[in-house]
Amino acid sequence: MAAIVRAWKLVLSMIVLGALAAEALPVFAHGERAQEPYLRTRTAHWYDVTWSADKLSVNQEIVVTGKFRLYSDWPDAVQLPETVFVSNATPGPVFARVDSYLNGVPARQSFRDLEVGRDYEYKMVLRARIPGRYHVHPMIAIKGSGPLVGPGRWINVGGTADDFNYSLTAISGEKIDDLETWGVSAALTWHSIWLVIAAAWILWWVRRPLLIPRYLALKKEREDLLTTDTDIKLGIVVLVVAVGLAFYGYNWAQSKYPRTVPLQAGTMYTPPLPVQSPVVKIRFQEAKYDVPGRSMRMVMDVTNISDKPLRLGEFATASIRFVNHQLPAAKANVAANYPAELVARNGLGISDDSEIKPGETKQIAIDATDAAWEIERLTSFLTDVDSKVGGLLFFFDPEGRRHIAEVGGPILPVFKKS
Ligand SMILES: [Cu+2]
Repeated sequence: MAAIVRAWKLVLSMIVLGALAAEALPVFAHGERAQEPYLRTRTAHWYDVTWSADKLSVNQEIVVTGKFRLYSDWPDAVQLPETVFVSNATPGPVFARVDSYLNGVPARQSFRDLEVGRDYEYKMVLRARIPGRYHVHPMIAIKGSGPLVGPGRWINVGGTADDFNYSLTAISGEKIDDLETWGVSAALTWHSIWLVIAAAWILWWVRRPLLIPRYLALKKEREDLLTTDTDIKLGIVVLVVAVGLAFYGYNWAQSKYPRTVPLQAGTMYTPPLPVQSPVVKIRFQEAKYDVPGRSMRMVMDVTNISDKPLRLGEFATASIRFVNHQLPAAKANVAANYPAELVARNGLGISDDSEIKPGETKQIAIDATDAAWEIERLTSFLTDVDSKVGGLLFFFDPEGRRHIAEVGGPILPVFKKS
């Protein structure tokens, strides 16, 4: 039995892999890097992402939490987030998703009408299934556009795959030993029965010369030669067996599983997280990407409309974080175990890092330099059909409170420092 199950799994995974390759989905394997910059810098901005562990063994669970902002200047080429499914990106089903939530609402189904310019919070619980080392990302899939992938962290899964067990108790009280194999033998048996009947029916016809003699018979208007009496008798038998078997199968399933829950097809709705009252007004001036220097420079006017002095602590885009090393609150905002490759080593260069006083407007030039632009393949601003960049700015007040603002606009590639 186990061998048949394995063979079926192999066939199914080959079909799925084939379909994926044919479709050339942008998120195959490490697809996060293959996505165009406008997609990665102006759709979902992921922040406060946490992974509860970086090492676990088969059957243990990891919790991924965080928030995302749906960027206001949403690209035209991407469908609006009208139907969204909260998911995780891993190389294949190496984890079983046990639970997922959007703003605390169970996310078994897709959500409708997410609002651009607003923030959402997610949580997912994944149970390790197959040992290995995997890049684990949060992800949202947008109907009509595809998946948008958040930052990834390497997770090591130890143990053996054979130990994986997903047991649970159904609402009816029935204990299911292992969800992975539960009901599989019944499904395979029924499939096999139908396959045998179908194959026999096809064989019955193709064992005889098929095309030329039948074509000639038709030409002579001798349709009566196409089928023999035995054909008709067998046809009736097959019809009776097929209808009878379908009826029997239905009754068998009804009596074996009297209480079933149909697949859930409706969508859910959750209002976005409450808006933080804005503390700054940002007026974008210009952005340049210095190709050889791997550096993005942006100039903006920042007006402090709050009653507390503010300092810029971080610029975050495409899951890369440029942190102001001079500001302790901004450094403290980066969790110690956050993936180091996603935090720019040189931090964020700020032309004038002094406090912006309440009511004051200051022109600030930021310099976000890191090899990550190249590694993450975010440098194709020149060849992009939509050469605009976007990101989040994190401002901090003297109490260390964080305030998030969006910034973005057209970006121009340059080949020397100007
Ligand atoms: Cu990855």
